[in-house]
Order: sequence, then structure tokens, then C-alpha cells
Amino acid sequence: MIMTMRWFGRGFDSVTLQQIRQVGYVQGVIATLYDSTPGDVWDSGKIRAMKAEVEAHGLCLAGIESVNIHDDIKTAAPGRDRCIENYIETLRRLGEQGIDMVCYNFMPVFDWTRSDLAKPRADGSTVLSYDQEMIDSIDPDDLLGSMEGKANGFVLPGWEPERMAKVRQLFALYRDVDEAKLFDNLVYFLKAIMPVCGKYGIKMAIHPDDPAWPVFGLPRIIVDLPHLQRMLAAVDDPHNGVTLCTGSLGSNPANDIPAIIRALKGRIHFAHIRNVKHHAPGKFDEAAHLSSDGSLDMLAIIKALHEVGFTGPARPDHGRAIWDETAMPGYGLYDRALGAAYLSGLWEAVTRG
Ligand SMILES: [Mn+2]
Repeated sequence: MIMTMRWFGRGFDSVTLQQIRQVGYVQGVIATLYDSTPGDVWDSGKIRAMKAEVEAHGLCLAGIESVNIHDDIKTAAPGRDRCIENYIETLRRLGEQGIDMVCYNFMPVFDWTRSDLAKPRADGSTVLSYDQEMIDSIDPDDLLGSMEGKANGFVLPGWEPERMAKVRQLFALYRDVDEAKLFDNLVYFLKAIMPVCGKYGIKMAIHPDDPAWPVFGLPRIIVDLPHLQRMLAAVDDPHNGVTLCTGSLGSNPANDIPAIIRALKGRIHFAHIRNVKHHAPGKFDEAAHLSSDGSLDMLAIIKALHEVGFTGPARPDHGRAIWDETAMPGYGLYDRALGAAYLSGLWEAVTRG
């Protein structure tokens, strides 16, 4: 396991590469060209500059999160093949620079959804939170406003204002896309990109849907083990793999994360490791990484990753906002650094027996 932290890039992230280096428990970062637009070819010079900047700080660029998928690909709109060609060209440019892991998701309209980005806890820290009842009472149009209001001035990944300004249009695009069509469109995309992934050794790692059930009537296709296995079997190539996100899959208490890890042996290319606290069906808070703070058994998760021989990058996922830090919700330095330290400790204990 290579311990990493996500980094959104200079100008977008409140955390610097030097601070990440000083965490000490991480060897690399997972980065992206945050100002890229889905469907466009990434500029080789910008990729090279990003990699050089990361390496100049003594860290490795362990993968990309994300190269986002254009809605034309997800909806099989007429522009789909051109967008896929551009995606392939971006992968080729990443592969030429030795970047070998790409995380992406295939969720319609909303990348991820929370009803509160700063829910206060008794100790004064805040966490991201989800309450299905609250979501059911919100017009999707109004969700952006409520998210932005608590984003501390940062652009949230997947919630770019230009994109969200068109929420109604986006819903119209997906009107006729049911679960079966969305899945077919994913398979079409994966089959098209596998040759370039094979040529450069790029491991694609789909991120599970978050939360792991349909939201706003939109279909979801990566929510549990049967859905993950169906996706892997449909394009049975080792480069077609999974981001094992314990928080997203773990939003549904029925998902047994260690069992899912064992069942996906060899196809987990990236791990997001965080805890959630279940309150009721459809109602959960994000928590500190520590097992006792949430509902997931983090030691059992780390043991399962070790058991399947996981060697890819892992990162602490969303953290709490603590110690008066102002940062993008979930992506402050302090609690993610605590998460990296804790997960590294579990990993050392498990690997050394
Ligand atoms: Mn995740």
C-alpha cells in the first residue's frame, strides 16, 4: 500500500505540497488538473508541470483523481465517440508520463451528495452528513446553493458552478437513461479505452456511487458487490478495476466492506479509507477515521486489503474540520493527516504480524 493524500493543485487547495510532505506518513499525492473540462484533451505540458511540481516536493504522483467523464458518454449522446477519443488521448498523454492509475466515476448529474457539509459535533468539530429525508425535501436546483453556502469559498469537486447552473438541463439529458442504459454506456466506454490502458499499463479505478443508492430518481450502478462484479465481468480486463471507497460503499450498512475487498481481489487499484457513523437507514455522518468513532471496523478493512495483496495507492478520505482550519469541506490538512497516521499504524501492525 502506498499512502497518499488527495491534492487539488496550487490555487485550488488550501493545503500545500510541503505540508503534505511534512505529514511524514504519506509517500505521494493523488492529483488532477482541477480546471480541466470533461470531454477535453488534457494538455501534456500541464500534466508534465503537475508531475514535476509534486516530485520537486519529494512526493510521487501516485495517480489521478479524477479524469471526469463527459455527460455525452454517460448518456450515449451523439458526441459520445468524440469525447471517448479525447479521453483516450488524455490517457495516452498520462501514460507517456508514467502515470498508471486513474480514478473516475459514472454517476449521473451529481458526483456525490450530502445534505450538510459542516454538521457540528459535540466537540466543536464539523463533519459532512447525509439525511435522506432532508434530501427528499430539497429541489435539486436548490442543492447547489445549500452546498456552496458551506463550502468555505472552495469549488467542490463535481459541483462546479458552471455545470450546476444547468441542473435542469442535466436532468433532461438523463431522462431516458435508466440503470440498464447507464450500465451499457459504461461498458461501451470501458471497452473503447482498454487498448490504451493495456498499452501504457493504466489501471482504471471506478469510484462507487455516493451514497450507495439512487438519489433524486437518478439511476446508480456501482452500489454493492453484485453491481461491482457485474461491471468487472462485463469488461474482464485487469486494467478495469475499482476504487474501494469504504465511506461510499459503507454508507449502506448492508455492504460488508472486508467481504467486498476479498471478493474483488486483484481488481482493487485504489483505496479511499474512511469511517462513517450510521444513525438510521439513509442517515449517516462522516466520522474520524478511528474505528470506535464510526460504524466501520477499520482494522478488519486494513486486514482484508493486506490479505488480498493490495499494493496500490490508498488515501485517508474526507476528514472532520478541526482545530479551526478553513479548508474545502472534507479536505483539510489536520484530520486527514491524523487519518494517514492512524491507517499507517494499522498497516504496519498488520503487515508485521
Ligand atoms: Mn471516496
